[in-house]
Amino acid sequence: MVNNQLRTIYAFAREMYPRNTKTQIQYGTAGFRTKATMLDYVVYRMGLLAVLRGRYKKACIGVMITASHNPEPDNGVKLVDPMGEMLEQSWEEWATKIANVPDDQLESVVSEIVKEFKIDNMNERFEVYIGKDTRPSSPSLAEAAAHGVRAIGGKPMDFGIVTTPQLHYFVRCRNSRNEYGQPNEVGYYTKLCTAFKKLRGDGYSNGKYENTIVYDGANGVGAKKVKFLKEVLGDALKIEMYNDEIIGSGKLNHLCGADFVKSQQKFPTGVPNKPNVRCCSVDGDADRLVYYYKDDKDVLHLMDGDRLATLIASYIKEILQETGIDLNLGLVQTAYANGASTEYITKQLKVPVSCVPTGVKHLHHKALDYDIGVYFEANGHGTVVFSKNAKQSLKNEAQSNRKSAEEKRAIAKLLDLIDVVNEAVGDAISDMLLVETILHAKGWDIQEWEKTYEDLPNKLLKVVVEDRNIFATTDAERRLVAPEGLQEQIDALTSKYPKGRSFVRPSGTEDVVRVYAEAASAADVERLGAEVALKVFQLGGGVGTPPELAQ
Ligand code: G16
Repeated sequence: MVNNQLRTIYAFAREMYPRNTKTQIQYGTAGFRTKATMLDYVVYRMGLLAVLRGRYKKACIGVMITASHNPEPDNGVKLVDPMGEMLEQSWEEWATKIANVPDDQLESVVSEIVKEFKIDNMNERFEVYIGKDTRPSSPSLAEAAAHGVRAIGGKPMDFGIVTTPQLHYFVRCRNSRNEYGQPNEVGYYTKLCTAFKKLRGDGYSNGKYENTIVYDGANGVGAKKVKFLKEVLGDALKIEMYNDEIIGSGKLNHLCGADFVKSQQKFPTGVPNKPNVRCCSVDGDADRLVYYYKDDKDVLHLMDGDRLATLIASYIKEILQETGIDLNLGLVQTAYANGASTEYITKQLKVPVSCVPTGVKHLHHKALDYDIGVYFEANGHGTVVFSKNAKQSLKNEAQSNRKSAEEKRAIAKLLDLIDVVNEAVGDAISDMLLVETILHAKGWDIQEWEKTYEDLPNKLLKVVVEDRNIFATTDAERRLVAPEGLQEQIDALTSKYPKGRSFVRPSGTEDVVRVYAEAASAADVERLGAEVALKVFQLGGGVGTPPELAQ
């Protein structure tokens, strides 16, 4: 390279993407996220890091520009690793380091990374796939990423506006040399929809299942992309789309979308409020999905990520039994999982369940321990991963004489189901097709689905504090170790309520501390949530007006 590259890196940084701030920024739950106006130098540097990572892994790396569920003025950037998974955690520290050094130290950090990872192919031009969401700030940030990639001699490929999971999928396809699929949108829709239609067969409705779904696109990329999906699906699934005002409407995620419905437990605006109709919402970059309906009394019934996980795991378990193949199936959740769902999974489904910290990267990693790992966060972010062993056994047994015709039918079904799934990362579109496949197969409406178990009432709150970094957690975020004394106070409060449970953790995507509470009754959960939030405010340096205690 090398001197030429280093000079270009610095020249670009100084002239086009100077770091005119002293504010430190951290690679959080899903990359860097903050006000879009503060991100161009960070994104430029992520372009540099993507090429270094690509040279180290000898693979194509992804850069996604999105702030997902955050408000429209925010934006973010995250890197996608070769198999379409989130950036390996040990490199997050390098991302944070390179993002925070002064411009004139950029060259030395790049040299440090080259040395640390013994990168000796600095002249190789690996591709970096770049995608962006519909935020007005995204095109210029995508351009900053491309500049970073070019400055260090990489090859940027801009996919334009795509969902986050689509970009992850393309990276995985590219690095599998197209074995996983074609790295483009047509390839993505074709793979998912062909398998979906095959599983559905000719009978579009079945029992209580009707093939119409009301879809809230959160006024984001999830709306844009479903227009095309609808065409490919034809009559196999009728999608009635709402909230599809896309670029520049200022309505992205506003009073709608998966995060709004889940965290506010409210019906989204912009969607017709008809009783007992199966509805779903995606978030701003279409990696989360929740289902819901309103009953005759106008009460919202929410099927969140826990429900998706239990539905999917129970169905896969059923088919696995029909195949007669011995593969282990496991489920991964976080502390946000409703206690009733965990009890249902362990006691009724008898599927092993693990709890890990928030962040798809943690869930995905743990799910790889199983032949078939189902993982979902309660917020609707998740997918299923199938090990090489699982896929190979299914393919081998599909040809084997030992298997009966019935078993072979079940194997074929499971193989098709794998093709409906985007294994790279949680994907709202793929998850919706998966849920619709299962409901169709079972002949269920959304009410039947809901009957599987009863959620404990729960509440999510946010508290603004001076410095959320003083909050430290342990035990998969279920307990606080700092600020001192706060966990004991939370324990005392939860012990007052039957089935009371509460935990507190700093968000990795917003400048807030999150409070989760659940209890046996709705009134208790209101009180518990408010009491814990108030303690957080008092002992954790709350800012503004203290949270009010529920009556
Ligand atoms: C991101 C992550 C999720 C996480 C969520 C909230 O979602 O990918 O794993 O659950 O942020 O994280 P936190 O509570 O730390 O703010 P998304 O959909 O915004 O990319």
